[in-house]
Amino acid sequence: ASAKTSRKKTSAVSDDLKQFEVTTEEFKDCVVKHLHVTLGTDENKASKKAWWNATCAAVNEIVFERVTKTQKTHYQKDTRAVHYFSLEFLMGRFLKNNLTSVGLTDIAKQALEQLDLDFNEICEEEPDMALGNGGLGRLAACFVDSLATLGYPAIGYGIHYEHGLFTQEIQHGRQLERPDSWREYGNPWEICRPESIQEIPLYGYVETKYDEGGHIHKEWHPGRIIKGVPWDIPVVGYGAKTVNILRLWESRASDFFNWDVFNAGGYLDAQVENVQAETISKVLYPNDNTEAGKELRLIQQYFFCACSIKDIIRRYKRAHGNDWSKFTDQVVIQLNDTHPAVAIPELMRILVDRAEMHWDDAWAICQNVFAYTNHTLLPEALEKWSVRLFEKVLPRHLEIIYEINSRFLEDVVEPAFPDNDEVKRKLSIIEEGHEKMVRMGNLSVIASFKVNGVAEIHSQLVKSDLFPEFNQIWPDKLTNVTNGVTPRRWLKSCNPALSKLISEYVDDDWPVHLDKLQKLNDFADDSKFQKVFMQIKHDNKVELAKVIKSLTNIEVDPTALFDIQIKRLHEYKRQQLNLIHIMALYRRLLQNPDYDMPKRVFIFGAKAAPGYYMAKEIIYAINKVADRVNNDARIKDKLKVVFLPNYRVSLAEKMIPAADVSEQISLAGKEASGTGNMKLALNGAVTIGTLDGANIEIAEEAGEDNVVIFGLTVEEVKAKKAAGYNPWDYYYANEELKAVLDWFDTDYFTPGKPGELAEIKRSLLDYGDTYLTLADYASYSDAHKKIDRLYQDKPTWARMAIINTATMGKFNSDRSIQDYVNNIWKLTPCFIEE
Ligand code: GLG
Repeated sequence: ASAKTSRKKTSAVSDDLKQFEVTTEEFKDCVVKHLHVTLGTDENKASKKAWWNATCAAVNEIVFERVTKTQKTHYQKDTRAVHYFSLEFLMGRFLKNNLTSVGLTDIAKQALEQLDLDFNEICEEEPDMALGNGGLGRLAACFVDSLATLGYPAIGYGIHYEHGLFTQEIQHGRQLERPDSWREYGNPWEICRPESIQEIPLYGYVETKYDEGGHIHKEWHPGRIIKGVPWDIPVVGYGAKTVNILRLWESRASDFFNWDVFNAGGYLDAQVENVQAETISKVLYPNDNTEAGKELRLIQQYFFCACSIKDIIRRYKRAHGNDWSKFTDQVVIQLNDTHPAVAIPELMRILVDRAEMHWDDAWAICQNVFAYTNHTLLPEALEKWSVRLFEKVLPRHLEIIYEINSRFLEDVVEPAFPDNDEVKRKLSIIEEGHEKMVRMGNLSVIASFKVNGVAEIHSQLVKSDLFPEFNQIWPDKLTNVTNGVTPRRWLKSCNPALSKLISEYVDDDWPVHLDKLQKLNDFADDSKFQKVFMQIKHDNKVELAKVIKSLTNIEVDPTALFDIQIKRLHEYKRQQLNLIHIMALYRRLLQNPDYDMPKRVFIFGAKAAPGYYMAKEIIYAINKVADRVNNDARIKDKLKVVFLPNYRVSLAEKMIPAADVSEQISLAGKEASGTGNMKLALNGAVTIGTLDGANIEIAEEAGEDNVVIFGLTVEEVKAKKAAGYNPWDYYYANEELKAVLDWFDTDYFTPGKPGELAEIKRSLLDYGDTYLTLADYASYSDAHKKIDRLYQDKPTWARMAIINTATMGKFNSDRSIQDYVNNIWKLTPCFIEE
């Protein structure tokens, strides 16, 4: 039995899902066949994991065939492609998504049912592929989904980490980190490609040689060679016409290098080298929006960039030989943040040292190949590498960076800002100081033909605050592409009931034409539709309540308002603001048992970087407050607080469909875009948020009446800081705020341990309240009162929820990708043959 079947021919973009005509019987036979021949077991003794593997294998009969067809077609048509370079791809699980893409979800469900298996239980067997921290990595995952769905030739390049983002456990309220072993026993979605292994040099020294003509030639004598082994993960576009790949590199010791040591009797030394080589792709750095400056991290960056550039050139040469004239027609490389910026000097090195191209010609190629996306303005996240470290690891690249820099300062900055040393100092790739540093942001802007921010306001700030002089020099270089999320994962597959309703009222091609959701606006006031819509929300809340019970043993009432804040734990995202407000509500309820508010459940999901002390303190405080509030009979279950451990993509898929309120409360100017905000609103949650990142565009789309905005604006934040912000003013001026902050000094939430939570109070008062939490408190509290009023008026709330879903079409990653294609990448969709 085989799941492969014939399909109809239409366009490159997938608009009908009936191509794979597989019957339930055929699919079932195919799963059983794989249980026997691929897993080597049988129906009587197979574990759930084995059934999951067999089901994946059945889906792969379609997927792998489409990979081959896609690659063959792209090769034959010699297509221009985008190469998305990213240190992170936060893919999550594949089974449901790939079934959605091939249109076999119902068939698979029935087939497993007939085998006495529960579809959802089998899907739960899949570990998340968590090769990313948060928004940046998940954006990359949504983008490769959209690229495949829209039929664009594209490849994602990254690292095949052995351990993804750590697993979070909560013990006595505190975060513990455990290694994530997502592929310990293999992964059915990946294929190793030993035929495309690359060798990567590191360390060593540079020799300057002169040829007969007296020309200088540089030769890098590396101190080590590392092997890069590619693993391909199919990225199945919706409709499975195009199946692109994600190519992730695993590091290994190079055989070639180790033989010398081995033959000289250094067996143990050779083993040590193996371990060092394999360390490169061992583990993902668990920092979101911070930079640590560690040698291994620079090596990770160079390792995957060098492998990927070689891979691109190998593919190009297969079609064009040594003729470089078509290179920029065929290749565009998108740098996902500055993490892969070392690809710039690497391409220069290959063109100048290896292909022996003139510097100017090589530079012209680079400047037409690279484009760079900036994801943050936070100074602690802007990458800088010490010149000393750079020289040790990549001596030739440092020379090239100096050359790029001196030409840039002379040819570009001097004419634009004559004799202006201050501007030169600021725009130089090298930061002078007691320790000289390489600024990867400046390098990326200088080498790229386009630089984009990720939401309107963020891109404005990139121009006005981060790179104003670059913007003066190149007024067309800096631009915006507002982020988006894939509606296939973040609506169709995570919220099947709502999806079905939308298909009934709109059309069933909404997953590829998300603007069609607008049609739901017509039913926003229709009481019958409101009832069905809110019933689905309720059912999703019942499901989430079960998850909460099983993970935390906390009972929550699904009729209560579910208020959700899910994102990395960071002070700029202000989970502490949410917490302080929860404590204030608790206090109000204690002071006045009749305090008028709907029953509320506050739900958090967040990982803290293991080295981020304050973030971990905030997690601890949330859990301690939760313990006290949830077990206080006096407030009669009117308030519950839940911290769900190990927040990740697969948990987000269960939380988002169940949210009534979406917390998007970063200090204005700090959250570049946010993408969770889009997913929650798309699933009918009402945003309580600041005018930051994409919240602003969400409010524009949904309308001011359908979001609850509070807090200082970017301009007001700047003014307040300029005037000298003093958090104590807010502390003394607001009786409730003072009382809540003083609570941290007591042992009310940490019995017998007074002051255990006091660091939080200190950070908000003594350490200056960097993110103006206290300044926004009163406005936030008022916004919640407004939410309470609105929620108690059922038709009003239903209307708001519906309008949110109806108006989120813009935040579809297909639209983002189309913006990139039109303004930056200039790709054409490619029809894949049968
Ligand atoms: C970021 C930002 C987010 C943004 C995401 C994707 O913090 O605001 O939505 O990238 O662009 N540095 C990040 O993780």
